[in-house]
Amino acid sequence: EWPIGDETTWKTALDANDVDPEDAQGVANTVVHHITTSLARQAGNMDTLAAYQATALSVRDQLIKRWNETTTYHTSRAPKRIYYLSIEWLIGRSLDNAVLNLGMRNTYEDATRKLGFNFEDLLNEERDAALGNGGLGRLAACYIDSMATLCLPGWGYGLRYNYGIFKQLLSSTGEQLEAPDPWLDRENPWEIPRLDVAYPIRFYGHVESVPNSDKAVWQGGMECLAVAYDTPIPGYATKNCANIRLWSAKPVQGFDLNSFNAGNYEASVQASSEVGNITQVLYPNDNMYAGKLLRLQQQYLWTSASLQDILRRFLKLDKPWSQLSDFICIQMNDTHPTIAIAELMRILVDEEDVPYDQAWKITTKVFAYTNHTVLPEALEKWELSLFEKLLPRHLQLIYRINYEFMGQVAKRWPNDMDRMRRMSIIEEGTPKYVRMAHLAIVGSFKVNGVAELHSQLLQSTIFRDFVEFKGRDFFTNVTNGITPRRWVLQCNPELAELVTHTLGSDQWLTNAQLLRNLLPMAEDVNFRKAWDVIKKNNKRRLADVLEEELGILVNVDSIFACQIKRMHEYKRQTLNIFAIIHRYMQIKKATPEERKKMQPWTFIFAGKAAPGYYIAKLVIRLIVNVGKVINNDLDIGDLLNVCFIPDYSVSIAEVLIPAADVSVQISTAGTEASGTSNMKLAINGALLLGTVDEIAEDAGEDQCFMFGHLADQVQQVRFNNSYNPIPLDQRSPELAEVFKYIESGVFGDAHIYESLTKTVYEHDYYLVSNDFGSYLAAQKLVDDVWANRDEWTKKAILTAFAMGDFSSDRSVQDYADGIWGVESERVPE
Ligand code: OAK
Repeated sequence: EWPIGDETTWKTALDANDVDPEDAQGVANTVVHHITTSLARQAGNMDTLAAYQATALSVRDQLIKRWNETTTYHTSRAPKRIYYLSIEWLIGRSLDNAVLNLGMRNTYEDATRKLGFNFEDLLNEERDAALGNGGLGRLAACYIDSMATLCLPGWGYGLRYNYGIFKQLLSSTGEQLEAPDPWLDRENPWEIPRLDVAYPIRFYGHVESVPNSDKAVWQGGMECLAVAYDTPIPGYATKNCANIRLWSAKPVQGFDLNSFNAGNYEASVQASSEVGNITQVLYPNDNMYAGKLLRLQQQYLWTSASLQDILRRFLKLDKPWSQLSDFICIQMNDTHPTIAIAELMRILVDEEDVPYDQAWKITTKVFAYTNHTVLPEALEKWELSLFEKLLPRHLQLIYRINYEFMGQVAKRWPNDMDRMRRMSIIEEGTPKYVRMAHLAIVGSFKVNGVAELHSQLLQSTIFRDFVEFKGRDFFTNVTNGITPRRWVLQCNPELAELVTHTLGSDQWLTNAQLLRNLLPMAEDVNFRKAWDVIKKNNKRRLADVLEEELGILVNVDSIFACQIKRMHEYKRQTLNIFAIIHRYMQIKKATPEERKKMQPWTFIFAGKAAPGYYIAKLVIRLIVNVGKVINNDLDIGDLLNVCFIPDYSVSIAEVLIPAADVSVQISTAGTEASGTSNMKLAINGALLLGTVDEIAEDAGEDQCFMFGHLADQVQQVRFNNSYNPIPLDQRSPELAEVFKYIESGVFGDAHIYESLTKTVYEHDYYLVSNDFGSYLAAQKLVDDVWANRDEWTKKAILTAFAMGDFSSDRSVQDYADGIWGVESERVPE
């Protein structure tokens, strides 16, 4: 039975809104509709920004329709759902990706051309949604694309920061400056405000226990609201649409009426501004924990609102709490949402009258935790006093959780106080801390690392005690992946076209393993020619950008070597820039004859440093200043260029990655959990120059240039560097020479870089000096292969088409099968 009104009128109206995906006129109609209504503009009063906005609004209509259909279908099917909690979503732009996933790219290009616009220009009007720092946030974005494409009933939850990752500027002396990123100051066509979906969130206050029960009452303090904004994420070649629900903090009331009446207008709006702060800005740290109260407020607001939303949906099913884990799974993207474990306990025990033991059983079947780093400085541990002030009830529950847990440890290992101290959720000492990773492990049913080596290292180092306690099966690996839609189809359309044409279908876009069928093409001369033309086109496109934006003229026949990632000591941009200086010195020394035999390189860097990370900022400064000297040295011709592209972003990555010949992945062995820029670069045909990681295993070591100490040697070398130090000129004479050159002032006042070189002269924690020689040797091998361009292209082809395993579809399917227990629910056509 039709629920409301006249069925025919409804259905005719719904059909009238449908657009044939092939019909350019139909699409143009919808765009013009938005020009004249939503934007209140006319044909004579249009610019590219307005054209972008109208086009985006037209695409948004398509997305919302699919979003509605998906939601209705999934509600009717009531499957188990997966919720992906990530404090970062590094989405980038959406227009191109959306029209590609909808299968309407050509139609939109056609329609907008007929309306007098160039589609590429419209795409460039869009601002990046940069609600993330780097790997972790971009991974979430790839995963939601894969969830939609695999038709999994999944939603992402995050925070709607008013300001995303800062805009990076460079001063005239090469210093990083940070400017705000007000990405919402134009209207954001990709979000749907859900002002009716709002949940109360409490901070501070006090707790009163309820006699003879596990329950307590938490009251007082400060209350605010978390309001939902939805971002529909279309799958590729499916009607299914996933959702990212982002929360924005709002005051409960616009103003405090009491102080308003008392004539204190300022005070009446003060409370609201404090609340508004909570979702104001993304914390700009990558792989680094900062311990700020506001950050804990963000984490709690986000996880509490998400849980309330998830449980409201579950309660509509009218099932007992004991079945919660049959209907929902919550994946925690690192420890940032770990407070959710205590929050679910609080809701069950205090609000839903579930006894503590039962609540714990329910809770520990719902959560799974992904670890993204073994770096100790990234592990979250909250100062206990701060935690207690903000979330007093949660701390009580964590004490109880820890008490029960310690009891179990003591039972297994009686009198092993040292073990208890190591494993406790509370770190004793002055001050005391709450260790979020320990809470995440104790409260989850599964914990995973993000690459084979990383997962092994987790189990043998930071989580070793927990492996003994929980057993090996409790820990698992899910290797990261990237979406081939954005990272090939969208950013490298010519390569995508070559692949589709050669395979005879575009199925590789949803089944990346099919790329393997193209491995034999490495031996096909014509294919190699086509490949080289595409790479050259992409390099030209990048060279134009470098000339326009940086005024640097580069040689498009040189080796484009890209190191594009956050600036961090463990990633060792230092190793790269020191090797560049070494190369420059060699060129300067060489005779004209010798120079003729040298291969030309263009080194490209891009990446932001955390605003408070002094050494990382110094590395940027060195790169920029070395670049200035080298790029302006006419004597060396075009044998060497060094570019630092400011304000690295998803959009810039989309231009850089297809143009790369060499992918520089040179972190100290064992420190990079599971790089993902390497996957994007490899699938676009860049050869890997790096420390040993698992891509080498997959692409075959033959295709890569590997160097450096291995993960299991690092500890020993580190120990020697600190306790049995050999002077630098013996550890690495080449590096010592490079340092002398820097100290001679060629790249500006030498004092500036003292604190940087000091880290190497002294402890050299990241083994820069220990790996320097073998890094130079690896570059020499690159030179040799580049000299034989046929061999180079073969290797590039073999690298790219061996990348099938690194599709995020494979990763997400692994999660679905191995952890989440959710199945595909495809919306019928
Ligand atoms: C960020 C904040 C805290 C802890 C870890 C991170 C982070 O971004 N880690 C990175 O995660 C990526 C996705 O798994 C990996 O590709 C990177 O190797 C890892 O550093």
